[in-house]
This record gives sequence, structure tokens and C-alpha cells, in this order.
Amino acid sequence: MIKIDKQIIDEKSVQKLLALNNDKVNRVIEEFVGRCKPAKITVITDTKEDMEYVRSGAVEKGEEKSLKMQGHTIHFDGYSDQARDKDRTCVLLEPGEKITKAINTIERKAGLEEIYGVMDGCMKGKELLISFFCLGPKDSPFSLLALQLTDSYYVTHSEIILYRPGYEQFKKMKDKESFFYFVHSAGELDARGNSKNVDKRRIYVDLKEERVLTINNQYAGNSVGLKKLALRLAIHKAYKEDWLAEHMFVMGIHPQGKNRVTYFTGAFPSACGKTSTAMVPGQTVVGDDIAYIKVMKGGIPRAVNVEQGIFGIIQDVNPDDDPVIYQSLTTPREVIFSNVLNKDGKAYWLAMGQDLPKDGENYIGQWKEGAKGPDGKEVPAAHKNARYTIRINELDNSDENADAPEGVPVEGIIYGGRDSDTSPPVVEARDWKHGVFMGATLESETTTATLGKAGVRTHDPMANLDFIVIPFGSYIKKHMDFEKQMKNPPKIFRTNYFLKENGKFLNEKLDKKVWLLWVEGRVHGDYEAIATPIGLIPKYDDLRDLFQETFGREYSKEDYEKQFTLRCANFIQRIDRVESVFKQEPDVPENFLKQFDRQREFLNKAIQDFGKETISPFELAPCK
Ligand code: SPV
Ligand code: MN
Repeated sequence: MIKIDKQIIDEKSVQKLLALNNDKVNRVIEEFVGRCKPAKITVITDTKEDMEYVRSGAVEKGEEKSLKMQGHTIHFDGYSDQARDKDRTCVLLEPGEKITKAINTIERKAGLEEIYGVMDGCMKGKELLISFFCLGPKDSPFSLLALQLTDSYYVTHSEIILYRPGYEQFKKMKDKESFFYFVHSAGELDARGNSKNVDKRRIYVDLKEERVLTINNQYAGNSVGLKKLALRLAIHKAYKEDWLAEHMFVMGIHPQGKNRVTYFTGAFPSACGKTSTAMVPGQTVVGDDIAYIKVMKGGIPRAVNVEQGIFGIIQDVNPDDDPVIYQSLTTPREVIFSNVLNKDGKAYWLAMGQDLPKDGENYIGQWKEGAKGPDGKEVPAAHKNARYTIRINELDNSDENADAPEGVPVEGIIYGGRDSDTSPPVVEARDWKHGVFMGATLESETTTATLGKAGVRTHDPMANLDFIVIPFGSYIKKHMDFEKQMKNPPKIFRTNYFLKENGKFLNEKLDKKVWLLWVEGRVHGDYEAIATPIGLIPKYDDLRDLFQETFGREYSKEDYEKQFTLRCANFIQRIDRVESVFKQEPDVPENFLKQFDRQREFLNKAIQDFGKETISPFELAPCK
């Protein structure tokens, strides 16, 4: 029985909860109804009717507006709620517990007291929506169930697009206590319907109870429980249970004429080409953001997409650079656009391949060219982090195994960094341990497009730094030890699409297709490689053929030489830089730390042998 005042919940919703027969679900709802004090409660199940209730509610309540194209809506987040709020995201820890320095923490008891205070009565006069989701495919060894409580229709609508429905899964669950839960409130709203009390924004991750409490925000990275909030809980759970929860895409690579598909996962820090890699024409996408990886029967690592949709950056989606997504966003289907420009019921965004209107409605309200935000800064037509929310099965390139309960076999892993002067476009790790090193030393470089100094390198191990809520050394050890579970560990590669010479990129945007085909071929032993101190690089002849077959384009020896020249001194600087970060973290495993010395030794020896710091790939010998 659920103890809730019948004035605020209708009989239909009560029956839906009764059918679950889950005491913990009832306890959680009772507790947070008591704290948040909503005026009305509605339970959302997996039915079409309930989903339609959410869709139409989002528009009726004004959280979304319908655009002209059928199924398209637009949502705005507040001016200071346009991205994940790292400063106000905290992990609750018991006294004495420690995690990496990069993550904010607060003592659990004090943190709970504080957030319960902020939550007190936060849903007065509002409707609480209760919904159920499944992280990973349904009826799968990967499935994790999640309960969401929120006063936002936009949050629930995003979730019914991005996640698999879970109400029927909850009915079937065996261990009825084992689920994540998320409580969200947008808090008090301003005249535009945006969270008003930014100073009281809190995103508190409670590992002990496997829950996240989040308030006074709307941007999906802060509010949608199942996305980055659940990733944090999953990293913690995976650590205890011997699997991996990663900030990775999952994609199938289909080499022409070879009649096979090879699945890869890939981790790239923000703005390093992750979604565009997963969307490379001719390949198939399983997921673009979060993967669970488990070693299954026969020692084979398999991966699933935790989500079923994409919450993607819309800037630069245009017919040339991202034809698949562009087509999907400009035809009738269910899409939520967020923080783009709305002019006469049509969505516009930056670098969409056409001129933008000079006025319209955007995230500051009525906008016209030159308009300034509350902080006096000029506001672009659409936010740089404006996004679209869409289902993957709406895309022509969705993979046929995207929902397979057993996931897809992982044969390769790609770590993609961004630097203008160090890594070649693609390099293969010598072995699993070297690959873990490559992932753990990922760096991204700021660009002139973001505020602050360009070219500043930030360290982002496995592109997962913001979410590593366990001690950092433990996370690295887990990756190193994962090898022992597998029969044939996947090959690991590192890419860099951003090498420059005299301020100009050394590669075309779509060259990544060739790197993908090369890494796929390496998994199957189709190409030889060249052993270098930093790993294995492609031979010129193979790339020349691949460029010809793929784009009908000549690939010159000069281009190859510039792109794949070994820049030893720059590599040594990176190793020193990243090593100093790891040295500040406790319990980083010895076999990992050794890699720094090993790498440095290889590079110093090459400098000595060749008598110079930059070495042409033509001077190095091929190997298997
Ligand atoms: C990212 O920033 O990595 C995203 C978007 O995928 S967010 O939902 O903000 O995490
Ligand atoms: Mn992401």
C-alpha cells in the first residue's frame, strides 16, 4: 500500500503503483512527496497513451513549444543553465572516504541535510511525474532499472526519447530493491519558465543509496537522471561488480567489399569529434554517448548502448559535415531542439550551412543580432551547446543490433584526443596496457571558439574525468585488470583529428573515415604497420589506397609525412604533464605508472638514434 493523500493522486496512478508491488518504490515516492509537497502526482507507464500525456503536457505547460514541422518542439534552458554545472555537482561521501581531486565532494550527512532543506516544498503547486526506465536493452544481462521523479515535463519527455521504457521491466524485476533513482525539481521558475534560484542549484550524487538528488536546473546534463547522473552511479556499481561503465560511443564499421562488420567503442572528450565519428557515412551507430561493457561467455567483451537516443550538439550539423543527422533534423519526426533560434516556427543553429535570421526567440527571450545577455556579453543566435534530442532508430544508419540484449562484441576501442602538434591522426597501442595508458593520458586542447586562452591542454582520462566517482587509482586499476577477463582483448587506438600547420588543419573533416577503415582492417590483420616509440602507425601505401577507394582522392607522400611525423619532444612534454597529474592521485597501480618511464625511454632512445626530435615515418621500418 502506498500512503499518499488521495487528494493529490488519482486512482489510475495508484493502481499503476500497486501493480508493481514494490515496497522500495513506494517508500521512495512517499518520502519525496513528503519533502517536495507536489499538488498532483501522475504515474507514467510504457503505454502510448502515457507517453502522449507527457508530450502534450510539455507543450501545454509551456516547457516546450511546437514548431511548424510535425513532431518538432523547442525548449529553452536558463541563461546560466546551458551546460553541466560541475561546481554544483557533489558526491556525498562518508567521513574518511576519498575520490579524485577533480570531483567535488561533501560529507554525506551534511550534504543530505542541506539538499533536503533546499527541496523542502519545492513542488508546491506543481505536478510530480513518476516514470520508469531501463538503462541498456530490456531483458538483458546489462539492464539496470531506474525510477525518475521530476516536476519537469521536458525532463520526462527527453527521457522517453532517450531511454528504453522500464515500467514493465520493474514489474518483472527479481531483486526489488536494486534500482537507481533520481529526484529532480526545476525549483521556482521565472517569467520564462526557467529555474530562478541558481545559487541554490544542487546536484548531489549519493552512492550509498544509488540515487541522485538535483534541483534548480533544467539543462539535461544536470536534470535528466538517466544521463550523466546515472553514469556516475554506474561507474561506482561497475567497479564493485567487475564491468565497465564508460563515456563511449558504440559503432559498427563496415569495410567496403569485405562483407563484415566490426564493432568499436570510442571515448572522446567534448568537441573532439565523438558523435561525428559514430555518424561517419557508411557505418552504423549503436550509441553515441554511454556504453556498458561486460565480458561474456568465451571471454568476449560485449557492449550495449545505455540509451536509445541522442542528445547531440547541433552546432556544425549541416548537409556537408553531418548529412545523416541534418536530414533527420529537417524532416517530420519527434525531435526536441534546445537553445536554438526559433524564427517563425523553424529551428536555426550555428554553422547549419545557411544564413541565420537576424532576430527571433532564443535562450535569452526575444533576440536580435548584437543583443547582450545579463552579463553584458554578446549573445549568438543559438547557444554553442544548443542540442537536439532524437531516437536512434529514426536514423538511417542505426545498427541492426542496437537493441540486442547480449550487446555487440567489442573488437576495438578508440580514444580520441585533440591537439594541434603532438599525436598523429591515428596510432595503435602495442598491447592492452599501452592502450589503457593512451586512454588515461587523453588530452583536449581549448580552441579560440571557447572563452579563455586557446591551446590550453586539459587532461581527461578516458573522456570520463567528470564522472569518475571512485578513487582514481581504482578506476585505472580496473581498466588494467580488465584484460585478464578477456580471451582476446580488443585492439586500442588513439585518434587526433586536429593536427595543424601554420594555423591550418592538416586533415579534412571526413578523413576520419579512412582512419576508421584502417583500424578496422588492423583488427583483422589486413594491414601491416610501422612500429614507433608511440605505437603502431599506418604505412603510406595502405592509406594511399584507402583514400583512393574511399574518396577517389590522391593522398600525397607529403601529406602523409606531415601527419605521421613523430614529434618526440612534444610527446615527452605530454608525458611529463600528465604524469604530474597522476602523481597527485593515491593508489595508481605500479604497472600503469611504469608506462610513463617506458614511453619516455622509447622516445629518448629514438631522439638519440636519429639525432633529431622529429622523425619522418619514411625513416621507420614496417612490422606486422
Ligand atoms: C557531454 O557533455 O558529454 C554530453 C552532454 O553528452 S551532457 O548531457 O551535458 O552530459
Ligand atoms: Mn557525453
